[in-house]
Amino acid sequence: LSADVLICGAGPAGLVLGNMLRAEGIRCLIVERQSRAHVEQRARAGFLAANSVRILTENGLADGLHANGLTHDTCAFRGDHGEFELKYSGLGRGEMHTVYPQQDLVRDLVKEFLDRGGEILFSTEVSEIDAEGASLLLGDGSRLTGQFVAGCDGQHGVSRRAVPARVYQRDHGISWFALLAEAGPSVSAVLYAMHPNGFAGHMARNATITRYYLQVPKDFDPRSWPDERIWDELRLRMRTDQYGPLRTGRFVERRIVHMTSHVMDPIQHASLFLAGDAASLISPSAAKGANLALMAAETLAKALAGQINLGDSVPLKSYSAEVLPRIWRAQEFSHWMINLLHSPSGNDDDAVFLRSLQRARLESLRDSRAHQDHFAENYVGI
Ligand code: RFL
Repeated sequence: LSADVLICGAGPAGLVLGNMLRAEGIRCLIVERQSRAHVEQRARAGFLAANSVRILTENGLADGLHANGLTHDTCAFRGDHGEFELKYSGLGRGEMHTVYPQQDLVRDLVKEFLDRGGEILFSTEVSEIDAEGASLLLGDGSRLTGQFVAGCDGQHGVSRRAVPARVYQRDHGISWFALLAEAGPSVSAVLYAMHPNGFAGHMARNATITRYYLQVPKDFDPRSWPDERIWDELRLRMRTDQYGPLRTGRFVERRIVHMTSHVMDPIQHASLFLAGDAASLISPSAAKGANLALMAAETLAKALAGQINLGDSVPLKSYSAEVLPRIWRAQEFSHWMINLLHSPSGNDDDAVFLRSLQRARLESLRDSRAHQDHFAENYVGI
Protein backbone atom coordinates (compact mmCIF):
# COMPACT_ATOMS: atom_id res chain seq x y z
CA LEU A 1 0.00 0.00 0.00
CA SER A 2 1.35 3.39 -0.89
CA ALA A 3 -0.22 6.80 -1.36
CA ASP A 4 0.71 10.43 -1.71
CA VAL A 5 -1.99 11.49 0.72
CA LEU A 6 -3.13 9.42 3.68
CA ILE A 7 -6.57 10.43 4.90
CA CYS A 8 -7.67 9.52 8.38
CA GLY A 9 -11.48 9.19 8.49
CA ALA A 10 -14.24 8.52 5.93
CA GLY A 11 -16.72 11.21 6.92
CA PRO A 12 -17.83 14.04 4.63
CA ALA A 13 -14.48 15.85 4.99
CA GLY A 14 -12.23 12.87 4.20
CA LEU A 15 -14.41 11.60 1.37
CA VAL A 16 -14.80 14.92 -0.45
CA LEU A 17 -11.07 15.51 -0.09
CA GLY A 18 -10.30 12.00 -1.38
CA ASN A 19 -12.61 12.35 -4.36
CA MET A 20 -11.16 15.71 -5.36
CA LEU A 21 -7.59 14.37 -5.07
CA ARG A 22 -8.44 11.32 -7.18
CA ALA A 23 -9.84 13.62 -9.87
CA GLU A 24 -6.36 15.20 -9.97
CA GLY A 25 -4.74 11.81 -10.33
CA ILE A 26 -3.29 11.89 -6.83
CA ARG A 27 -2.91 8.53 -5.08
CA CYS A 28 -4.74 8.51 -1.80
CA LEU A 29 -5.75 6.05 0.84
CA ILE A 30 -8.45 6.53 3.47
CA VAL A 31 -8.23 4.71 6.79
CA GLU A 32 -11.57 4.43 8.60
CA ARG A 33 -12.16 2.97 12.04
CA GLN A 34 -15.74 1.87 11.34
CA SER A 35 -17.12 -0.59 8.81
CA ARG A 36 -18.50 0.57 5.47
CA ALA A 37 -22.04 -0.37 6.56
CA HIS A 38 -21.64 1.68 9.74
CA VAL A 39 -20.57 4.93 8.05
CA GLU A 40 -23.23 4.51 5.37
CA GLN A 41 -25.97 4.31 8.00
CA ARG A 42 -24.82 6.92 10.52
CA ALA A 43 -27.59 9.56 10.59
CA ARG A 44 -26.36 13.04 11.45
CA ALA A 45 -26.60 16.16 9.37
CA GLY A 46 -29.15 16.96 6.72
CA PHE A 47 -29.03 20.62 5.80
CA LEU A 48 -26.50 21.46 3.13
CA ALA A 49 -25.70 25.08 2.34
CA ALA A 50 -25.52 26.42 -1.21
CA ASN A 51 -21.71 26.41 -1.03
CA SER A 52 -21.72 22.69 -0.19
CA VAL A 53 -24.04 21.94 -3.10
CA ARG A 54 -21.71 23.94 -5.36
CA ILE A 55 -18.65 21.99 -4.17
CA LEU A 56 -20.36 18.65 -4.68
CA THR A 57 -21.79 19.63 -8.08
CA GLU A 58 -18.56 21.09 -9.46
CA ASN A 59 -16.71 17.94 -8.49
CA GLY A 60 -19.17 15.45 -9.94
CA LEU A 61 -20.34 14.29 -6.52
CA ALA A 62 -23.94 15.50 -6.53
CA ASP A 63 -25.93 13.00 -8.61
CA GLY A 64 -27.70 11.48 -5.59
CA LEU A 65 -28.20 14.87 -4.02
CA HIS A 66 -29.79 16.34 -7.14
CA ALA A 67 -31.96 13.25 -7.65
CA ASN A 68 -33.17 12.86 -4.07
CA GLY A 69 -32.37 16.04 -2.10
CA LEU A 70 -35.13 18.50 -1.28
CA THR A 71 -34.66 22.24 -1.38
CA HIS A 72 -35.67 24.14 1.71
CA ASP A 73 -36.01 27.88 2.14
CA THR A 74 -38.18 28.83 5.11
CA CYS A 75 -37.71 28.91 8.86
CA ALA A 76 -40.20 29.95 11.52
CA PHE A 77 -39.85 31.20 15.08
CA ARG A 78 -42.62 30.48 17.56
CA GLY A 79 -42.93 31.65 21.15
CA ASP A 80 -44.96 33.78 23.49
CA HIS A 81 -44.33 36.63 21.02
CA GLY A 82 -46.42 34.75 18.46
CA GLU A 83 -44.98 33.27 15.28
CA PHE A 84 -43.19 34.62 12.25
CA GLU A 85 -41.65 33.02 9.18
CA LEU A 86 -38.56 33.98 7.20
CA LYS A 87 -38.41 32.80 3.60
CA TYR A 88 -34.67 33.17 3.24
CA SER A 89 -34.53 32.36 -0.49
CA GLY A 90 -35.88 35.91 -0.89
CA LEU A 91 -33.45 37.48 1.59
CA GLY A 92 -29.70 38.10 1.76
CA ARG A 93 -28.00 36.37 -1.17
CA GLY A 94 -31.16 34.45 -2.05
CA GLU A 95 -29.65 31.07 -1.19
CA MET A 96 -31.46 28.00 0.12
CA HIS A 97 -30.62 24.70 1.79
CA THR A 98 -30.73 21.30 0.21
CA VAL A 99 -31.85 18.61 2.61
CA TYR A 100 -30.01 15.35 1.94
CA PRO A 101 -29.23 12.93 4.78
CA GLN A 102 -25.53 12.77 5.61
CA GLN A 103 -25.49 8.96 5.47
CA ASP A 104 -26.79 9.07 1.89
CA LEU A 105 -24.11 11.59 0.95
CA VAL A 106 -21.44 9.43 2.59
CA ARG A 107 -22.71 6.36 0.69
CA ASP A 108 -22.50 8.28 -2.64
CA LEU A 109 -19.02 9.60 -1.81
CA VAL A 110 -17.65 6.16 -0.83
CA LYS A 111 -18.87 4.60 -4.07
CA GLU A 112 -17.49 7.42 -6.20
CA PHE A 113 -14.12 7.39 -4.43
CA LEU A 114 -13.73 3.66 -5.06
CA ASP A 115 -14.87 4.12 -8.68
CA ARG A 116 -12.17 6.76 -9.07
CA GLY A 117 -9.56 4.23 -7.99
CA GLY A 118 -9.21 5.32 -4.37
CA GLU A 119 -8.62 2.81 -1.59
CA ILE A 120 -10.34 2.66 1.80
CA LEU A 121 -9.25 0.49 4.69
CA PHE A 122 -12.48 0.09 6.66
CA SER A 123 -12.62 -1.26 10.22
CA THR A 124 -9.03 -0.07 10.71
CA GLU A 125 -8.16 2.28 13.54
CA VAL A 126 -5.40 4.85 13.39
CA SER A 127 -3.85 5.00 16.84
CA GLU A 128 -1.27 7.71 16.29
CA ILE A 129 -0.18 10.19 13.64
CA ASP A 130 3.39 11.31 13.08
CA ALA A 131 3.03 14.74 11.48
CA GLU A 132 6.77 15.18 10.77
CA GLY A 133 7.11 11.73 9.18
CA ALA A 134 3.71 11.85 7.38
CA SER A 135 2.80 8.45 8.76
CA LEU A 136 -0.06 6.69 10.48
CA LEU A 137 0.40 4.07 13.16
CA LEU A 138 -2.43 1.55 12.88
CA GLY A 139 -4.07 -0.37 15.68
CA ASP A 140 -2.28 -3.59 14.70
CA GLY A 141 1.12 -1.90 15.08
CA SER A 142 1.80 -1.51 11.35
CA ARG A 143 2.67 1.86 9.86
CA LEU A 144 1.62 3.62 6.65
CA THR A 145 3.75 6.42 5.25
CA GLY A 146 2.82 9.00 2.62
CA GLN A 147 3.84 12.49 1.60
CA PHE A 148 0.98 14.25 3.39
CA VAL A 149 -1.64 13.32 5.99
CA ALA A 150 -5.16 14.72 6.20
CA GLY A 151 -6.74 14.48 9.65
CA CYS A 152 -10.46 14.10 8.89
CA ASP A 153 -11.27 11.89 11.85
CA GLY A 154 -13.87 14.08 13.56
CA GLN A 155 -14.10 15.44 17.06
CA HIS A 156 -12.92 12.27 18.85
CA GLY A 157 -10.14 11.40 16.42
CA VAL A 158 -6.40 11.16 16.99
CA SER A 159 -5.18 13.73 14.47
CA ARG A 160 -5.99 16.72 16.67
CA ARG A 161 -3.45 15.47 19.20
CA ALA A 162 -0.66 15.52 16.61
CA VAL A 163 -0.98 19.28 16.00
CA PRO A 164 0.68 21.52 18.59
CA ALA A 165 -2.04 24.16 18.56
CA ARG A 166 -4.05 26.21 20.95
CA VAL A 167 -7.58 24.94 21.34
CA TYR A 168 -10.21 27.55 22.02
CA GLN A 169 -13.29 25.91 23.39
CA ARG A 170 -16.59 26.72 24.92
CA ASP A 171 -19.20 24.63 26.65
CA HIS A 172 -22.46 26.50 26.09
CA GLY A 173 -24.04 24.66 29.02
CA ILE A 174 -26.98 23.52 26.90
CA SER A 175 -27.95 20.02 25.79
CA TRP A 176 -30.35 18.90 23.10
CA PHE A 177 -32.23 15.62 23.00
CA ALA A 178 -31.90 14.85 19.27
CA LEU A 179 -34.65 12.65 17.86
CA LEU A 180 -35.44 11.19 14.48
CA ALA A 181 -39.09 10.28 14.07
CA GLU A 182 -40.72 8.19 11.40
CA ALA A 183 -43.19 10.96 10.77
CA GLY A 184 -43.76 13.35 7.92
CA PRO A 185 -43.36 17.09 8.43
CA SER A 186 -45.94 18.85 10.59
CA VAL A 187 -45.15 22.26 9.15
CA SER A 188 -43.34 23.12 5.94
CA ALA A 189 -40.75 25.33 7.65
CA VAL A 190 -37.84 24.56 9.96
CA LEU A 191 -39.47 25.47 13.23
CA TYR A 192 -37.68 26.97 16.22
CA ALA A 193 -39.98 27.05 19.24
CA MET A 194 -39.19 28.97 22.42
CA HIS A 195 -41.00 28.01 25.61
CA PRO A 196 -40.47 28.46 29.37
CA ASN A 197 -39.65 24.69 29.49
CA GLY A 198 -36.90 25.25 26.93
CA PHE A 199 -36.24 25.15 23.21
CA ALA A 200 -37.86 22.69 20.78
CA GLY A 201 -36.98 22.28 17.10
CA HIS A 202 -38.62 20.66 14.08
CA MET A 203 -36.59 19.96 10.93
CA ALA A 204 -38.17 17.78 8.27
CA ARG A 205 -35.79 15.45 6.48
CA ASN A 206 -38.18 14.08 3.84
CA ALA A 207 -41.82 12.99 3.50
CA THR A 208 -41.41 10.26 6.12
CA ILE A 209 -38.63 11.33 8.52
CA THR A 210 -38.47 14.41 10.74
CA ARG A 211 -35.75 15.51 13.14
CA TYR A 212 -36.89 16.96 16.44
CA TYR A 213 -34.83 18.58 19.16
CA LEU A 214 -35.73 19.23 22.79
CA GLN A 215 -33.53 21.23 25.14
CA VAL A 216 -32.89 19.06 28.22
CA PRO A 217 -30.78 19.19 31.39
CA LYS A 218 -27.15 18.14 30.95
CA ASP A 219 -27.54 14.84 32.80
CA PHE A 220 -30.77 13.86 31.01
CA ASP A 221 -31.04 10.12 30.27
CA PRO A 222 -32.36 9.68 26.69
CA ARG A 223 -34.10 6.44 27.70
CA SER A 224 -35.90 7.95 30.65
CA TRP A 225 -38.89 9.28 28.71
CA PRO A 226 -41.40 7.00 26.95
CA ASP A 227 -42.41 8.14 23.45
CA GLU A 228 -45.69 9.70 24.60
CA ARG A 229 -43.88 11.85 27.17
CA ILE A 230 -41.62 13.16 24.40
CA TRP A 231 -44.55 13.94 22.10
CA ASP A 232 -46.36 15.71 24.97
CA GLU A 233 -43.34 17.90 25.60
CA LEU A 234 -42.93 18.67 21.88
CA ARG A 235 -46.63 19.57 21.65
CA LEU A 236 -46.41 21.81 24.70
CA ARG A 237 -43.28 23.69 23.60
CA MET A 238 -44.51 23.97 20.00
CA ARG A 239 -47.86 25.25 21.29
CA THR A 240 -49.84 22.87 19.12
CA ASP A 241 -53.11 23.89 20.81
CA GLN A 242 -52.60 27.26 19.12
CA TYR A 243 -50.85 26.30 15.88
CA GLY A 244 -52.08 22.82 14.98
CA PRO A 245 -51.06 19.22 15.69
CA LEU A 246 -47.82 17.29 15.13
CA ARG A 247 -47.68 14.20 12.96
CA THR A 248 -46.28 11.45 15.13
CA GLY A 249 -44.40 8.20 14.51
CA ARG A 250 -41.82 5.86 16.01
CA PHE A 251 -38.53 7.40 17.17
CA VAL A 252 -35.69 5.73 15.29
CA GLU A 253 -32.93 7.70 16.98
CA ARG A 254 -32.57 9.29 20.40
CA ARG A 255 -29.29 10.84 21.41
CA ILE A 256 -27.98 13.72 23.47
CA VAL A 257 -25.99 16.47 21.79
CA HIS A 258 -24.13 18.87 24.07
CA MET A 259 -23.68 22.39 22.72
CA THR A 260 -19.92 22.66 22.72
CA SER A 261 -17.61 24.37 20.30
CA HIS A 262 -13.89 24.25 19.79
CA VAL A 263 -11.50 25.73 17.28
CA MET A 264 -7.86 24.73 16.90
CA ASP A 265 -5.33 27.30 15.77
CA PRO A 266 -3.43 26.48 13.64
CA ILE A 267 -5.01 23.50 11.90
CA GLN A 268 -1.84 22.33 10.25
CA HIS A 269 1.56 21.12 11.37
CA ALA A 270 4.42 19.78 9.22
CA SER A 271 2.78 17.38 6.75
CA LEU A 272 -0.52 17.08 8.66
CA PHE A 273 -3.63 19.12 7.81
CA LEU A 274 -6.93 19.00 9.70
CA ALA A 275 -10.38 19.38 8.14
CA GLY A 276 -13.95 19.10 9.39
CA ASP A 277 -14.84 18.36 13.00
CA ALA A 278 -11.18 17.49 13.69
CA ALA A 279 -10.28 21.15 13.08
CA SER A 280 -13.29 22.73 14.69
CA LEU A 281 -16.39 21.50 16.38
CA ILE A 282 -19.43 23.68 16.06
CA SER A 283 -22.61 23.43 18.07
CA PRO A 284 -25.45 22.12 15.87
CA SER A 285 -27.61 25.20 16.55
CA ALA A 286 -27.13 26.51 13.02
CA ALA A 287 -26.45 23.19 11.20
CA LYS A 288 -23.01 24.22 10.00
CA GLY A 289 -20.72 21.27 10.84
CA ALA A 290 -20.94 19.25 7.63
CA ASN A 291 -20.86 22.44 5.58
CA LEU A 292 -17.64 23.59 7.23
CA ALA A 293 -16.21 20.12 6.65
CA LEU A 294 -16.86 20.40 2.91
CA MET A 295 -15.52 23.95 2.73
CA ALA A 296 -12.23 22.91 4.39
CA ALA A 297 -11.99 19.74 2.28
CA GLU A 298 -12.28 21.72 -0.94
CA THR A 299 -9.65 24.26 0.17
CA LEU A 300 -7.28 21.50 1.28
CA ALA A 301 -7.77 19.45 -1.90
CA LYS A 302 -6.86 22.42 -4.08
CA ALA A 303 -3.84 23.23 -1.93
CA LEU A 304 -2.56 19.65 -1.93
CA ALA A 305 -3.11 19.29 -5.67
CA GLY A 306 -1.24 22.55 -6.24
CA GLN A 307 1.70 21.30 -4.20
CA ILE A 308 1.82 17.74 -5.55
CA ASN A 309 1.02 18.39 -9.21
CA LEU A 310 2.40 21.90 -9.76
CA GLY A 311 4.98 22.32 -7.00
CA ASP A 312 3.13 25.40 -5.72
CA SER A 313 3.57 25.45 -1.96
CA VAL A 314 1.80 28.76 -1.22
CA PRO A 315 -1.83 27.56 -0.85
CA LEU A 316 -0.79 24.69 1.39
CA LYS A 317 1.29 26.95 3.64
CA SER A 318 -1.64 29.32 4.03
CA TYR A 319 -4.32 26.62 4.43
CA SER A 320 -4.90 27.34 8.11
CA ALA A 321 -4.99 31.12 7.60
CA GLU A 322 -7.41 30.67 4.71
CA VAL A 323 -9.88 28.40 6.50
CA LEU A 324 -9.89 29.71 10.09
CA PRO A 325 -11.63 33.05 9.43
CA ARG A 326 -14.49 31.18 7.73
CA ILE A 327 -14.71 28.80 10.68
CA TRP A 328 -14.90 31.75 13.05
CA ARG A 329 -17.66 33.40 11.01
CA ALA A 330 -19.72 30.22 11.31
CA GLN A 331 -18.90 29.94 15.02
CA GLU A 332 -20.03 33.51 15.58
CA PHE A 333 -23.36 32.91 13.88
CA SER A 334 -23.87 29.61 15.66
CA HIS A 335 -23.19 31.29 18.97
CA TRP A 336 -25.69 34.03 18.12
CA MET A 337 -28.26 31.33 17.26
CA ILE A 338 -27.70 29.68 20.65
CA ASN A 339 -28.52 32.96 22.35
CA LEU A 340 -31.52 33.45 20.10
CA LEU A 341 -32.98 30.02 20.84
CA HIS A 342 -32.25 29.56 24.54
CA SER A 343 -32.89 31.60 27.63
CA PRO A 344 -32.80 30.79 31.33
CA SER A 345 -35.99 29.98 33.19
CA GLY A 346 -36.79 31.49 36.60
CA ASN A 347 -37.78 34.93 37.75
CA ASP A 348 -34.61 36.42 39.18
CA ASP A 349 -33.36 39.65 37.61
CA ASP A 350 -30.65 37.96 35.59
CA ALA A 351 -33.05 35.45 33.99
CA VAL A 352 -35.62 38.11 33.18
CA PHE A 353 -32.88 40.33 31.74
CA LEU A 354 -31.64 37.57 29.42
CA ARG A 355 -35.17 36.63 28.37
CA SER A 356 -35.87 40.27 27.54
CA LEU A 357 -32.74 40.37 25.36
CA GLN A 358 -33.90 37.21 23.61
CA ARG A 359 -37.25 38.79 22.94
CA ALA A 360 -35.66 41.98 21.61
CA ARG A 361 -33.46 39.89 19.31
CA LEU A 362 -36.50 38.06 17.96
CA GLU A 363 -38.44 41.27 17.47
CA SER A 364 -35.55 42.80 15.58
CA LEU A 365 -35.42 39.74 13.33
CA ARG A 366 -39.17 39.88 12.82
CA ASP A 367 -39.33 43.60 12.02
CA SER A 368 -36.06 44.65 10.38
CA ARG A 369 -35.45 43.76 6.75
CA ALA A 370 -31.75 44.62 7.17
CA HIS A 371 -31.53 42.16 10.06
CA GLN A 372 -33.34 39.50 8.02
CA ASP A 373 -30.90 39.92 5.12
CA HIS A 374 -27.96 39.60 7.49
CA PHE A 375 -29.55 36.54 9.10
CA ALA A 376 -30.21 34.85 5.74
CA GLU A 377 -26.67 35.49 4.53
CA ASN A 378 -25.22 33.81 7.60
CA TYR A 379 -27.86 31.11 8.04
CA VAL A 380 -27.32 29.57 4.60
CA GLY A 381 -23.87 30.95 3.90
CA ILE A 382 -20.45 29.52 4.70
P1 RFL B 1 -17.14 12.73 10.86
O1 RFL B 1 -18.39 12.68 10.04
O2 RFL B 1 -17.26 12.56 12.32
O3 RFL B 1 -16.18 11.64 10.27
C1 RFL B 1 -14.96 11.29 10.92
C2 RFL B 1 -14.64 9.85 10.57
O4 RFL B 1 -13.41 9.49 11.15
C3 RFL B 1 -13.52 8.19 11.72
N1 RFL B 1 -12.49 8.07 12.78
C4 RFL B 1 -11.38 7.34 12.65
N2 RFL B 1 -10.92 6.58 11.65
C5 RFL B 1 -9.74 5.95 11.85
N3 RFL B 1 -9.02 6.04 13.01
C6 RFL B 1 -9.43 6.80 14.02
N4 RFL B 1 -8.71 6.92 15.14
C7 RFL B 1 -10.67 7.49 13.87
N5 RFL B 1 -11.39 8.31 14.67
C8 RFL B 1 -12.49 8.66 13.99
C9 RFL B 1 -14.95 8.13 12.23
O5 RFL B 1 -15.41 6.80 12.37
C10 RFL B 1 -15.69 8.88 11.13
O6 RFL B 1 -16.16 8.04 10.12
O7 RFL B 1 -16.35 14.10 10.62
P2 RFL B 1 -16.28 15.11 9.37
O8 RFL B 1 -15.97 14.39 8.11
O9 RFL B 1 -15.41 16.19 9.82
O10 RFL B 1 -17.79 15.63 9.18
C11 RFL B 1 -18.38 16.42 10.18
C12 RFL B 1 -19.89 16.18 10.21
O11 RFL B 1 -20.14 14.81 10.34
C13 RFL B 1 -20.57 16.97 11.35
O12 RFL B 1 -20.02 18.26 11.44
C14 RFL B 1 -22.09 17.12 11.14
O13 RFL B 1 -22.72 15.87 11.21
C15 RFL B 1 -22.69 18.07 12.18
N6 RFL B 1 -24.16 18.15 12.08
C16 RFL B 1 -24.77 18.92 11.10
N7 RFL B 1 -23.99 19.60 10.20
C17 RFL B 1 -24.59 20.30 9.19
O14 RFL B 1 -23.86 20.92 8.39
N8 RFL B 1 -25.96 20.34 9.02
C18 RFL B 1 -26.81 19.66 9.89
O15 RFL B 1 -28.02 19.67 9.69
C19 RFL B 1 -26.21 18.95 10.99
N9 RFL B 1 -26.98 18.26 11.87
C20 RFL B 1 -24.97 17.43 12.99
C21 RFL B 1 -26.39 17.51 12.86
C22 RFL B 1 -24.41 16.63 13.98
C23 RFL B 1 -25.22 15.94 14.86
N10 RFL B 1 -24.60 15.16 15.86
C24 RFL B 1 -24.75 13.78 15.92
C25 RFL B 1 -23.53 15.75 16.62
C26 RFL B 1 -27.21 16.81 13.72
C27 RFL B 1 -26.64 16.03 14.75
C28 RFL B 1 -27.57 15.32 15.70
